[in-house]
Amino acid sequence: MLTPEQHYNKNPLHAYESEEHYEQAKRLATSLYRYDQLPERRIATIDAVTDDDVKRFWSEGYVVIDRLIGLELIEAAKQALSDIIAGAVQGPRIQFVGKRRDDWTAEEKELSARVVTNYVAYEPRLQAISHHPDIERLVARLFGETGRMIADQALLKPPGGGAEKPWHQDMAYGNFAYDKSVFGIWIALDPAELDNGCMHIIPYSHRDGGVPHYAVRDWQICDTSVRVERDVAVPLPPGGALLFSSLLHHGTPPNFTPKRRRALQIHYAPESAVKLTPQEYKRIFTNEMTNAEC
Ligand SMILES: O=C(O)CCC(=O)C(=O)O
Repeated sequence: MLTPEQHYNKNPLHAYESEEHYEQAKRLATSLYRYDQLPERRIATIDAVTDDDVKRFWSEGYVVIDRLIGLELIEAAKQALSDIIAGAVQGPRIQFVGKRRDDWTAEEKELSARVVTNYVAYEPRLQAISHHPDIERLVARLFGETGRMIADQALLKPPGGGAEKPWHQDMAYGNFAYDKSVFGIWIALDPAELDNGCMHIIPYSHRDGGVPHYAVRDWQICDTSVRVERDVAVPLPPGGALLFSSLLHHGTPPNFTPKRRRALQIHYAPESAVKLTPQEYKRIFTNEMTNAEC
């Protein structure tokens, strides 16, 4: 069995196409992210969420819960993702890091998976998290009305190959664009740390509303508009979660370490929310109005 460390050591460029891409990734990790500001408040468990936390969520755009789910659900989720990547469960979509190779071993294939989408419909072990009664209750409490799941992804920043996810707002992606605030719950399955690509957020940035996104390294906020000085890094233990407005500016630096960094990201909308029209979406999240270039 190839360990994450062995996989890491076999890939000196860490799945980057060239030395130049690798150096660029290193530059971005230091210039667009800071690592010395952490959340001021962390909630211990889902049962400990107070009414003040609910207010803080809407005011600051996020809250952090150190233990949203327990060990059993975490282990079941990791096994479910492995089974999906191995092909034992058909249906979800899988994106890989680098070029797909026919001679991949099962371990190499698993360690090269970057994103798994749409698993809840096929995997009861993952549905047990997205539709967990405690989580659904918390979602309804935050919205002040029943919520519904609108998207499910697993973001697997593999050892040494997990590229940056540039700063963005989730609502700038069409499937999250609703007329009311929607939010995501990002749940760590491995320790998400400062050096393996934990989440970074700009508190309060959701209050600015939608901002134009550009196709640069991804569909993203222009690098020169990122308020790096306000970046708060959000390390999490396995089972810990970041709940964040889908208008909050956030991103993750690359994972240059031999450690895995798997996470589930589940989005919810209020029951009464409707999708933005394509015209509204374009007006808010592209440079149609401003014509400003990036
Ligand atoms: O987990 C990551 O690396 C990035 C998650 C994220 O912000 C997203 O996919 O919208």
